[in-house]
Amino acid sequence: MKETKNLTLCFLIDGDNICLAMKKRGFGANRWNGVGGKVGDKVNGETVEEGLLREVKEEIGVDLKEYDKVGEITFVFIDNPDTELLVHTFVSHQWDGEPTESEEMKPQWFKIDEIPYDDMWSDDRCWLPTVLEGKKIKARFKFDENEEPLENEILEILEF
Ligand code: 6U4
Repeated sequence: MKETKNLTLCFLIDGDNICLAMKKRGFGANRWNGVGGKVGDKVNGETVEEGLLREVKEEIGVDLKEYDKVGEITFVFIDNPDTELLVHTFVSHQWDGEPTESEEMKPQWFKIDEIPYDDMWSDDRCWLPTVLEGKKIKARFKFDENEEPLENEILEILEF
C-alpha cells in the first residue's frame, strides 16, 4: 500500500533577498534549500503548521510570525515506489530572531536573482521562480535512483 509522508519546507523572504540553508547531514545533505522537515516524526499528532514552526525553530532558530502556504509538491523515488513525500511549501515575510546555524543547517541570505540552483534539488529551478512570483502551485516530480528527474508536472492553482 502507498504511504504518504508529510514534510514542510519554508523560505524566508526579506525584500529582494531569500534565506536558504545548507543541509549539513542526512537526506538532501550538501544542498541549499528552504528549511523544514518531517511532520509528526518527533511530535506525535502534530499538524503541518505545528511541524513547520517547530522545524524552522530547530533548524535556524527563528520563530515565524506570518507564513503563507504556496505549494504542495509530491516527490516519488523510483527505487522507493511505495512511499511518496508530500512537501507542504511556505514563504514567510515576518519572523522573530535572526537565522542562525544549527547542527543540521547553515542559513545564508541570497539575492533572489542569484539563487544557486546548481547546488539545490534539481526540481527547485522548475517551481521556485513561479512561487517567488507570488503564485501557488501543485506539483509532482519523479526521480530515478540517482535523484535525477524523470517526470514532472506543475500546476498553478488559486487557493489551498
Ligand atoms: P531529520 O534529519 O530526521 O531530523 P527532518 O529535518 O525531520 O530530518 P528531512 O531533513 O528529511 O526532515 O526533511 C527534508 C527536507 O527537504 C524537507 O524540508 C523537505 C525537503 N525536500 C525533500 N525533497 C525535496 C526536493 N526534491 N526538493 C526540495 N526540497 C525537498 O526543494
